[in-house]
This record gives sequence, C-alpha cells and structure tokens, in this order.
Amino acid sequence: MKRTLTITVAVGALVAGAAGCAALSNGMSGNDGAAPQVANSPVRPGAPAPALTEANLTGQAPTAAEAAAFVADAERQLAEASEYAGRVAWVRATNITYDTMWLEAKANAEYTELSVKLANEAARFNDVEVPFDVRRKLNILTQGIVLPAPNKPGSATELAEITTRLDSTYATGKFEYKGEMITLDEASQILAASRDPAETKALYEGWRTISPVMADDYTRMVDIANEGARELGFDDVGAMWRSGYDMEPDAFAAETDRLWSQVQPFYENLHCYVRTRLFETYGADVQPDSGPIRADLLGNMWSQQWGNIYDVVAPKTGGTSSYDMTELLVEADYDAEKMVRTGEGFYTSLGLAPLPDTFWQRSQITRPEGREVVCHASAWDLDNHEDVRIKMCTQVNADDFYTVHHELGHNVYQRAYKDQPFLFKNGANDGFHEAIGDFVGLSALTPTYLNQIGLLEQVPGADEDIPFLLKMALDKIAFLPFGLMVDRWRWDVFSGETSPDEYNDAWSANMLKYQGLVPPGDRPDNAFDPGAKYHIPGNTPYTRYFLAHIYQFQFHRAACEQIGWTGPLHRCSIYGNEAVGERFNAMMEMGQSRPWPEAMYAFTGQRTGDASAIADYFAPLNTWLTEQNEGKDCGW
Ligand code: X8Z
Ligand code: ZN
Repeated sequence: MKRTLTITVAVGALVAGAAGCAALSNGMSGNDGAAPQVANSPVRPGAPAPALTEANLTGQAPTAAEAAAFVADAERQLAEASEYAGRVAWVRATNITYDTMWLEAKANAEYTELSVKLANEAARFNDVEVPFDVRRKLNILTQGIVLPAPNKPGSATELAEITTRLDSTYATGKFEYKGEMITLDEASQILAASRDPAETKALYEGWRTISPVMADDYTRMVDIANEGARELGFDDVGAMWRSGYDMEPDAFAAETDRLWSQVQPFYENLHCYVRTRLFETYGADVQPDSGPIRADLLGNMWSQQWGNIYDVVAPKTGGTSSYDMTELLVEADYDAEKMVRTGEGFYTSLGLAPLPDTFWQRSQITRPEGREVVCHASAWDLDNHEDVRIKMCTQVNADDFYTVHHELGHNVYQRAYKDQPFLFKNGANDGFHEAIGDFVGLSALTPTYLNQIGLLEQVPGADEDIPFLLKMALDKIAFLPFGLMVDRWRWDVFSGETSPDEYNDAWSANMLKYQGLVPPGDRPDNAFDPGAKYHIPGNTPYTRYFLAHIYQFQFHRAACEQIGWTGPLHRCSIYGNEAVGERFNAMMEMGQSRPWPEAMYAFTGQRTGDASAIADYFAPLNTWLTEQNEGKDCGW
C-alpha cells in the first residue's frame, strides 16, 4: 500500500537538528561507545566494514590526517544540514499542516541520508590510529543516529514519512468526551483533578483511541530502522541505542538493572501505601487491597507521576501539608510567561547568563489558537549556538512549574556547550541532558525557595517533612519503573522478542511487571497503547529519564555538600549560589567531549550512577512508609 502524508492519518519527528524532546544541537542521539578513561577510544565493536571507495580500492591505508579532515568535513556538513532540518522541524511542530509535514519528512530524509552516508564512511578509519577526539567523533558518527535508514533508494524517505506521520497523529489526537472533542491537555487536566473512577476510566480509555491507527506504521518503521542499524554493524536499533553510554550495550542494560534493584524496594513500599489509601477511598470494587493498582486512579494519563493525587493519599498521621503548589501559583496570579521568567530567575541566580531576547521572541510558551501544534514540551537549539527556545503549551499548575524548570535546563546545557565542536554539542549522555533541569527543580520546589520568591508566606517546620517527601516521592519514586519499562518494551520490539501482534500485550505486561499497574478494563483487540505515550510515536529514547531520576539526586547531594549544607537533603536549596553554578557549568561545558563518568566526576566526585543519593534524600519517608505498611502483604 502506498502511504501518503495526510493529516487525517497522521505524522513524526526524527533525528534532525531539532527533533525529540530535548532538541539536541547535533541531532545525534549521543555519545560514543569507548570504554571510559582510555587514552584512545577503541573502535566500536561491530563497526561496519569499510565501504568500497576509490581511496581504499587503491590499496592505500588512510592516514590519521585524513581521518581528522574527514571528521572536520562531516561536522561542517552536519552543522549546516541540522540547522536546516531543525528550522523545518520547528515550523512543522508549531504549525502542523499537510505542507509542513511534507517539508519535514523531506528534510529529515535528507538528514538521515547524510548521517548514514557519513556513518558508513567513518568505517574507513577503523584501523587507523587517531587521537582520542577524532576516534570519539568517529564513534559518535556511527552510533548516534536514532533511527538509521538502510542505504538504498527510497528507504530514508519512507522512514521519514512514517515518523512525521506518527508524531503528528499523536499531536493532533482528540477524542469525544461528554459530547465534545477534547485534546490531551484538556483530558490531563480533568484526570488530574477527578476522583470519579467512571470518569478517570473514560479519560484513560478515550485518550488511547488515538493510537490504534499508528500500529501498522510503527511495525513498518521498526523493520526499516532495524535494517539500517544492521548495516551499521548493530544487532538492532535497541542495541544501537544502548551503545551510547561509554560501555558495551549489554553492560548498559545490566547497569540499569543494578540501579533499579537499588530503588525497587522503595517503590514497592510506596506502591503498597498508595494502594491501601486508594482502597480506603474507593472501596474494593474499584481498588482491591492487594494485587496491582488501577492505572487511571493515579492522576496522570500514563500513571508515570502521581503527585496529582496527593490529597487522596495524604498522611493521616505525621503532619499535613499547608500548601498546594497549583493553588499557590493561581493565587499569586502567575501566567505562563511568569512561570518561565521565574524558572530563568533560578538559573541566573546561579550566575548563569540570562536567556537571549530571541528566546522570548521565538519560543512557543502557550498553545496558539487556530492551528495544530505539538504540545509535548521540548527545548530547542536551532542554530547550534544561541537560538535556543522552548515549545510548550504551558498551563498554570504544579506539573508545568516542574516542566518549565526541566525545559530550561536543556537550554542552559545547550548554551554551556555551544563552543564545543559540532559532534560534542550534546549531553555527557542523554540522562545528563534530562537531569539538569530536574536537579534545579529539586531546589526550586523547596518551601524555602518558594518563600524567597514570595509564593509561600511561611516556611513550614519539620512537621511537614513527611507530607513534603510524600509529594516528592509520588512524582520521583513513582516515575522510576515507568522510566525503565518504556524502553524495555522497545528493546524487545526492536530485537524481535516481541512481535507486532504482541505489541499491546507486552506493553500491559511491562506495566504490570515494573509498575504493578493494570488498565481500568480489558483493552480492545486493536489497542496500541504504547502509541498513546508521546515518546513512542515521537521516537525519543526513554531510558534517559530513568537515568536522570537517579543522576539529579546525585547532583543535588553533591551541590548541597559543596555549599556546606548539613541539614536534611530535601530542605537544601542552592538558589543564589554562584560557586555551585560555576562548578555545574564547568561540567556542562564539557558537552559530550569526554566519557560521561568524567563529567559525573567533575561535579560529584563519583564516576558511576548511584541510587544512594535518592535513598538519602527520601530516607525519613521510607522509614515512615515501612511503618504504615506494617502487617500488609505488599507487592502484586
Ligand atoms: O518528556 C519529558 C520532557 C521533555 S524532554 C517534558 N519528560 C518525560 C515525560 O514527560 O514523559 C520529563 C519527565 C519524563
Ligand atoms: Zn527533557
């Protein structure tokens, strides 16, 4: 069947200079696969065989100077192409029409063709001894394409048309609710506040009616991109994604297992407590006191952060919370721009430069009227230098207060590494990119800071520690298994372990296995629930958020040590501390130029991901939860 770009069917962003969640300047997914701390990163295992070119047909081995020249030329070409593709992607994401979809698909196809060509050519230098920087860049060229197309006519175009269609289908998705067609943001708002299980079920199921239409495209996309990954020497796309962490793909998967095992008991403790409170609120017919939790009762469309149901699960003993973040913002008359200006104020208090005027002129801060846009929040770097922006449909609530700080973190990182060569303009790994704004958010959510900026009249005493920590855990601890399960699903899809007819069941099985959740009712035969989560049709790798939820606490603990903080970690705020800002910026300036453990070391003195910081932060709550759960049969 010939597929055409049509908005009634659907569209997606790809790798080009600005696609994805953090629109990364160099458009590569990130990093090289060199072992850490080696003077000269080795050639990535499984690198493709050298392409037949005139140079190697003559039998002359290429030299280190040729390798350096090749890399410099590749960087020049990619910088130019990524700016073009990035601007086209911006136009499509902020005004979805048949024509902008057509333009984006064309620009992305060309960008993918260029990236794949350069990745293949890089293999010519596999056996050449080259300086560390050059080897690292050659490796980034080969590993950093999010969805590679095979090297044959038409493949890149077909892939780009599919990804543009998938992304646009998600962005324009609406469903009928109480006689009206509603968008995801409208549905999310009702879901966050609703305490009626019939209503939450209708919203949960309603949003998932937008995605069955994506299933065939997704299946085809997996086939094309896997073929592209194999041509580049990887087992499949999942292995390619796992190769971006300065270690072997298998070692990285094991590393995520290790980190998960450090935090899993805490998640189970939270799950157990929340289940009890839901049972008490809704009764056994809605939420039994054992087994999995019903996913639609948790205040979020994907049950990934549960902070919106704090009022339902608030402690009966151990203190009450004296404020609600959304109410504080509404009472103080915040609008979307004020939220962003407040976020900027935190970064400038650390001594970081204010955002350029163009940020304010060119960003999309609220949903525009009269046209279709991608509302899922993202941060962009359009010219690999100074033209940074966010694209959000900001609402005045606690969720978006967090998201604003998150997005600005991406922009701040992009500006910090702007003087790096093109292929190093990226996060130390993609988890770092996601952790910057979240790290700042940990301080920006403290009552002390909210009081300093006039949002909160009085800083609560220690009696509010448990309510505060519970609120934070509902977002940060609840997120961890979700952060893991999305790519566990995708890794199995790309490897062929999960076949297309198993896509939906495998998604539900992962929800149950990692999160201990079940959908509110049977899923229809044609369901494609993964497609109802932005990062699946948007093709944004997701393990980065799991890592970020570990790293941000490592950064926070290190920063609080640097300022000599001796109190509980959750009360520490680095607001206004320029010395911390300077040291943090030094880490960010490194971009992707060194293996990520070196960047981690530069700020924290640690060389690995370590969940002990998250355990330290939440220690009092974990003890409290254990007491609350006494006598309960936890788990599911
Ligand atoms: O997608 C995002 C950001 C953009 S990178 C808004 N986040 C994940 C999500 O929404 O699923 C931030 C937290 C997790
Ligand atoms: Zn992000």
